[in-house]
Amino acid sequence: MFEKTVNKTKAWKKLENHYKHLRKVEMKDMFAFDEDRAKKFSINLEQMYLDYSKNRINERTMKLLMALARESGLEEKIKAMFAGEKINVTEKRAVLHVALRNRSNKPILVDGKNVMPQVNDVLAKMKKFSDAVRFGEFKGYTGKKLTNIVNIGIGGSDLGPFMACEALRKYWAKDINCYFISNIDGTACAEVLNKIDPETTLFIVASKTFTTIETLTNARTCRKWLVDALGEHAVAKHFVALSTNTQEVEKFGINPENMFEFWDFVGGRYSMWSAIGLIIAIAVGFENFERMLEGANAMDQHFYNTDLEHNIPVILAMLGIWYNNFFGVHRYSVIPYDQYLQYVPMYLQQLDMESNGKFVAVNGEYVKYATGPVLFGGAGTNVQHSFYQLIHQGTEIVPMDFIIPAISHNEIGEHHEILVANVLAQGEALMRGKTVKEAAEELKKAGKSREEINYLKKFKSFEGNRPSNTIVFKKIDPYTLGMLIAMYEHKVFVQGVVWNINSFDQYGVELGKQMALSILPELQNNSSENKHDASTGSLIELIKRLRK
Ligand code: G6Q
Repeated sequence: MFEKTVNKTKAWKKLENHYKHLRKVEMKDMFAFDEDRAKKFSINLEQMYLDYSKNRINERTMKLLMALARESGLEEKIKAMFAGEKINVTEKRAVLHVALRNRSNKPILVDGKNVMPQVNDVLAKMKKFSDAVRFGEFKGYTGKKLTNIVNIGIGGSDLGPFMACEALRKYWAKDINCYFISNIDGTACAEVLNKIDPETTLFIVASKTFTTIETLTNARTCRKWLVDALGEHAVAKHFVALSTNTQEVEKFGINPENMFEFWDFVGGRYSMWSAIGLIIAIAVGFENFERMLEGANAMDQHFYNTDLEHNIPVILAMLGIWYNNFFGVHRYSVIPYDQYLQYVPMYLQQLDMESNGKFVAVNGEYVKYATGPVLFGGAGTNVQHSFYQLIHQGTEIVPMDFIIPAISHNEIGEHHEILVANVLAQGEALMRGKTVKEAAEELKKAGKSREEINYLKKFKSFEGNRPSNTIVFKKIDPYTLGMLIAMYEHKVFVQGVVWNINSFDQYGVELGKQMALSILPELQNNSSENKHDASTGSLIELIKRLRK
């Protein structure tokens, strides 16, 4: 275990000094002085290109950041994860989403047992079942083809499949529609059930523990809806479960034969590569699901085999640490310029913030430095018309990740060229900015009076020197989507290692859940005890009154 506090390492101290020197340096000057800068700070893996030259770095920055990664024991930790060691130390679990896409089948041992045969068995079962649904061999109770596929799950059992299904919408079978019910809000259920027909609907209940209140409540509502329409016997033809908990699945009333298993070594937010991806396989076909695994595997191989200096997830992670821990910038934004990727930022919010939003280090001590940043985003160009004002002229710096495919799935007129022009313009504008003098000149050219120029010139200026990464794919397909998501998974892992926190537990979501359980009987009038603070107590009373 890495015991030394990371902010006491040699590399950290050197980075602090280096920051003092670099914080005033303008990126546009570094570009002007070094014509090789773009080449130096960009990297390519298969059909993916990362340009990180628009960051506030020079060669020494990268050298020191990599030294910090090494001093943090990163190389050993990467090996430990891939070897199935129990790096999720608080829950004493291995962390093996990489085994789910281990296409070489090289054995990976957990407690001396190779996990690959069970991984492959479930993949084979998923193939058989998704083919049978797609080709109409596995039919509904009344003999009709199942064309409405509803995933009931939340958090890690929802966000990954939802994001991936949306990202790969162009690959959906023509006659299949996918729906997702996650929120406990009855509206989520009602709105989906209103659209579908029980005879043609397959419900996939996705829950690792099979005890999550939202998922089980939604699943019970859907089960009742189906049974009311088609009778109890129909359940076997319309419900399957994805879980690690056979007992609870059976208790719920789903035959374990209709259950697709996964294991403790698959974390919820890392589970779309497992049985949790069943809806993806049904929507886009198992071959495409496999292509997604292969893309992720290509990123895994790159991450495992490449030296830190040329390692994409490591570079991204260390740049994040540079801003988070040295510039004091505790936020970043991911903007896919691709409508199909619009839910990637939402997915990454969980991946990053649930993994690295931690204040205790693995040695049990409070950390003395910033850990996980706040992440937000949305699809470009939409977000240019909402929060980009702050990105360009706010008092906060927000490092950006721009994602753009060179080729769109919908090449209509000049749409895609306009889209590309926009993303490239944003990166350039953020980096270069516009000086007050330039703004004044522009106003002069526009024929403004001297008074107006003097008043407006600062409003119209941009300080620039704002960082961004640009990630270009030839096209977004199942393979490149797999690469993209695995890239962020490993980025988050690297940061967790450097911060010496456990990226794989999520105790932070427990307290609210516990309190909800104590408030529920009070709302339902089954308890008169009100032991809450004055605000919560009166809100309970208010809502009870309003509901009468
Ligand atoms: C993810 C978290 C969390 C989890 C949900 C659903 O890493 O653990 O988001 O996925 O709470 O849990 P179940 O799959 O057990 O229903």
